[in-house]
Amino acid sequence: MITMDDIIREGNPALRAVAKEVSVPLSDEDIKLGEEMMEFLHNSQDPIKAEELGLRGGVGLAAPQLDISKRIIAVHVPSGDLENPEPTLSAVMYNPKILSHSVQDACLGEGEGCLSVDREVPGYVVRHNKITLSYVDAAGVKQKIRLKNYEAIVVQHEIDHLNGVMFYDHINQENPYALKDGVLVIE
Ligand code: FHF
Ligand code: ZN
Repeated sequence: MITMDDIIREGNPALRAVAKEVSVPLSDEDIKLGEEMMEFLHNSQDPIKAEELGLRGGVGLAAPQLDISKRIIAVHVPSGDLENPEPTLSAVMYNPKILSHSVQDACLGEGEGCLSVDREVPGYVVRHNKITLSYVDAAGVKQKIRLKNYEAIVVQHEIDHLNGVMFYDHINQENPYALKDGVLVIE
């Protein structure tokens, strides 16, 4: 089982490396890793298990955060509304690739954090508002999807980890809350 002890923290050079693509068909090892990454996200979002295991709540995890330099991410975005649950994004993605993106940018109004960063970093993390993404799913099938808003932001945070990029690399150094015209702020 993956716990916080398995997650490497900023300062570790492995977080700045470019991860390697996985081979397809997927190996049993890579499939199992993906399952464990998804289990971590589920546990981290379960108040009882998160407390027991001392987990920070997470909506995404990338293999390099486990010191595994492979292009594997897991995302599990919970539904906000308990009465009218909308379909959520929940997937392990192998070799995810942004094929195209909107001209419009977006950021989370609350900024971002990271399981590999044990401090608050204030500021807007400006990203693409919409992305078209390809990836290989856990069954080894190639998928192509469009994402927008929060889900697109989470996936871009995870793909950044595959390229050695940290969320604060996208924050304006002079003024962390400066925004160009037209950037969507997601609350
Ligand atoms: C998180 N947690 O998941 C953050 C960190 C925007 O690479 O967002 O470092 F648990 C992956 C509902 C809403 C339930 C939010 C992408 C952030 C990715 C993990 N928690 C949440 C929740 C959360 C990082 N990460 C603050 C830990
Ligand atoms: Zn992160």
